[in-house]
This record gives sequence, structure tokens and C-alpha cells, in this order.
Amino acid sequence: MFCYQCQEAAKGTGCQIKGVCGKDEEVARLQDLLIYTLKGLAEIVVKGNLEIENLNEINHEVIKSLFITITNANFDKTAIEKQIEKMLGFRNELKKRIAEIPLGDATYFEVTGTTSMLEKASKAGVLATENEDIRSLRELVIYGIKGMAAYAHHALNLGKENRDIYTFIYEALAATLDDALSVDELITLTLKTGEFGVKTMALLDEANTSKYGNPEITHVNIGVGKNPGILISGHDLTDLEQLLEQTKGTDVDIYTHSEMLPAHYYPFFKKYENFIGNYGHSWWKQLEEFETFNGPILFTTNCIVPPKNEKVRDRIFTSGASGYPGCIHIEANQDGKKDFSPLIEMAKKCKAPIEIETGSIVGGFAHAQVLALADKVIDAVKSGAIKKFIVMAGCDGRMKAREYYTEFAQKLPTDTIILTAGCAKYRYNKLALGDIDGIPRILDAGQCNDSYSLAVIALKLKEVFGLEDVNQLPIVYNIAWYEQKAVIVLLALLYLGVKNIHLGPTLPAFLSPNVAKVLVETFGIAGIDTAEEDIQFFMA
Ligand code: SF4
Ligand code: SF3
Repeated sequence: MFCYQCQEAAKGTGCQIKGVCGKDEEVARLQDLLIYTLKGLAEIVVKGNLEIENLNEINHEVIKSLFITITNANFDKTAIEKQIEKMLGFRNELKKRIAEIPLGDATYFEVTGTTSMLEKASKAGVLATENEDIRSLRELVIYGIKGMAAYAHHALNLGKENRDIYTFIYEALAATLDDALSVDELITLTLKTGEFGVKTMALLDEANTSKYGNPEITHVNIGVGKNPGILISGHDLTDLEQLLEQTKGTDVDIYTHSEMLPAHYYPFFKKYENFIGNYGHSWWKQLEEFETFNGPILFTTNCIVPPKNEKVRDRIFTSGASGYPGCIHIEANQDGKKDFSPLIEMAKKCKAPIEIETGSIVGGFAHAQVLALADKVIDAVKSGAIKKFIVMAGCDGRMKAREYYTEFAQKLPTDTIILTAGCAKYRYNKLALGDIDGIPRILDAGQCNDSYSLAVIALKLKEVFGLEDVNQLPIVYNIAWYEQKAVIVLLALLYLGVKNIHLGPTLPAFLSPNVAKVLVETFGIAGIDTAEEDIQFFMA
């Protein structure tokens, strides 16, 4: 196996024996083959000029397949094999629809059973591209569309889709097979990936807010109640809605975990009396926190950490693109409805969660809420009470080097405001950083996709202050990344013209020295230093 798609790639270069994430060789290879299958299918769609409108089910399964391969989403070999078979079936069906045009191996290969899949995968992975710059750009695009697909999948679950996004995904997948594309053309494709990243995050924002209302300032309880609970993790709000509906009026409480925390900020979910609060921290602390939670856990998406304790594993359920061997997967029926009764029945027999902390955290600062406070914010900037906004959105991870973000937040001068989104916030969202004229010093917009909100806020401020360039604002970017959704967020920011983004705790292993150089020279991308030095740099 060879995988270098996330920030924790072994030795900063790539996982070759087993993933640091826990993904084993077979799962890694099957994920590679699933991606290769999608590339072949996309080549048929693109070269055959097939109408995207007529490919409904296939479009949906393509984005689900991409989502399955995101870091920490799906460790279930059987589920991935089934998805490969399904996508090969679609690929072969599409091939029949087009006239004879020359097509490549990805559109023709056949596999039967695990052994032949693994054998084929060994020639279809990342290292199949020999030139390291081409490989780097191809993977940058692939990781970007993985993130894009995840967000498109959530929007689709809410009944919103945009076929232009699917068209782009096919174009990008097929382009990664095209040996005629130059480095420059691949760089252009990378920026276009960012453009569609913006479109996808806007679509998901529309889907979320039109159904659940605009996030608003909310204090979220981090303590526990007396009833047994179900813990819901990941990013899918439709799963949460269904779970709350199915537990309404029962003695089973619902708690959010990690990236599901921002659900509390939406007005829609506030009516559920059994929606108690948020339990624990970001994803990588789950092994210990699931033990004390005592009840069943539902993963709607990433990030799953392979459970070491069987008793905990037996309480884990998955849905959507996520999966783990030995855990029950809750399938949606044709109308998208899921039956969560196995979790509810299990919860009734479990003890209530053990309290691991008390108090509350505040959030809900997505674009509508911040723009409602715009006058106050603008006055504070004009009076000098707010000197800088620091965007610290992104992902959290288990590396010790990430203590940097806590230290950075703690040491920031008191006339700064942190704008955050994604699970990166858990490194500082429980610090008592106070407020500036009533504006909390940490403004949490929501999940990683709500980084879109931070871009909307920046564009609005640019307009209000009459500036020509978003980079003239007193906003700096110190982003933490881990998995591929952060890649699409980064590409989206680059597309919007944001410069000088600092990215940590380490730069992606998949950036070859030449590609990294282009990003540094064109966009001013930089890594991180010590908290003190970076603060000095940002405040200068
Ligand atoms: Fe390694 Fe990350 Fe790939 Fe897992 S996802 S195998 S940790 S690079
Ligand atoms: Fe976190 Fe996994 Fe990326 Fe949605 S839950 S941000 S890492």
C-alpha cells in the first residue's frame, strides 16, 4: 500500500505498511481500486459526452464512493468491495451507451473476487504515476474532489444538488488519467477544483440553512443528564434529525460528538427536549470518551478511530459513507429514511453517560449571525478594539505538534478575534479568552464546510470597508488540516484570492517540492513556526 492523503502520513511521506489511521493494506488497496474504477467511469462519461442529467443514480454513487475513501470514514473491506462491484456494473452499462472511441485500461479492466481486486489495485494506486509533480497535482485534485464529494453528499441528503458539480467531478477524475495534460494544465485544474469547492460549500450552506435555519449564538451544554444517551458523530445533519425524531418523547437522550457539535446552533434542533449537549472533544480522543459515554454511538461520517475495546465496538453503529467491520451499518431505504431502532433499543439498556466536564461552550457564528452583528464588529475594528481576525479553521489531529494551536490561541493579544470552523476548534474552544465589547474572542461558525461562512464574512467586510482586495482586510489565516475536506477548503480559499495562508502542523506529504514551490510563490502558502514567532509575524 501507499497512502499519503492525510496530515498524519507516516514519517511525513506516506503510509506503506499500515495506516497511522488504522487502515490496513487491503482496505487501502481497495480504496485505490475504487478510485481507479471511478476514473474509468468518468472517462466514459467525459469522452462519450453523456448527459449528466440522465445519470442520477450514478452521480449519487460516484460522490458516495469518493466519500468512502476519505480518511477515517470507512474501514469495512466488504463494503468497499461491494461498492467497487456496483461501480464496475455502472461503468460497463455506460460503456454500452457510447460509440467506439479509444478508451484506457480503467474503462476496461475486470476483476472477480478479493484476490483479483487486490492484485489489480497494486497497479492502480498513487505510485502508478511516476512523475512526482504530475502525481502530486493529480492527487491534490483527487483529494479536493473527495472533500467536495463529501459536502455534495450532505447537500444531496437534504434534497439539494447541482449537476455542474457532478460534471466537474467527472472532468477532474478523467483528467487524472490523461497523460497529455501538462503541469500547467493540472495547476489550472487545481484552481478550478477550488472554484467548485466554493460552489459545493455554498450549496451545502443553502441546504442546511433552508431546512434548519441560520445558526445563531448558542451556549451548548458540555455536561450530562440522567438518562441513557446516544452519541452522534460526523457531519450529517439529516441523520441527526431522524435520530431526534425517533427518540422524541422517549427516555433516551441525544448528545453530539466532535463535528456534530454545531448542530446545536441551528434553530430547528432546539425544539427537541432530549437534545442535551455535546460530549467530549474532537475525534482522536474518542477511544477513552466512548468508554465513559456508556451508550451507543452513531457515526454518520468520518472520523472513526478503530476501537480497541470490543465492548465499545459493539456499541458503534455507522451510516452513509462510513463503515467499520463488525459494526452495524444502518442503511437508508429508498426515501432516505433510516431506522435507528437498534441504537434506541440498545440505549435503553445502557447506563447514563459519566460526566467528564461541566459548563458550556458558545458558538453559532456563521455568516448570518456575524453579519447581524456587523455594526458592532465594524465599530470595534474602526475604534481599534479589534486589531486582527485570525482564521484558525480546519481539522484537529492526534499529533503532539498540535498543542501549538492551543498555545497560539492562548498567547494571542487580547485585541484579536479567532474565527474558526471544523474540529480544529477543540484545541482552544474551551479556553476562557473573554470578549471584546461583548463579541466573544472565539467565533465558531460550525463544521469544516462552514469555513464557507468565514469566506462570506471576509467578502462582506471587504465590501463594507470599500477595499479592492480581500487580502487588505485585517484577517490572517492560520489553518490546521488533517483530511481531504480541509484540502477542498484550502483550494476554495485560494480560488477566492486569499493569500499567505499558513498551513500546519505540517505541509501535505503529497506536495512535491516543485508543487509546494508553486503554492509558496503564487499564493504565499507557508508552514508554521513557534506560536510566539507566528503571532509576532501575524500581528506585524
Ligand atoms: Fe496514512 Fe493518512 Fe493514508 Fe491513513 S489516510 S493511510 S494515516 S496517509
Ligand atoms: Fe474533523 Fe475528522 Fe477534518 Fe470536518 S472530524 S473536520 S478531521
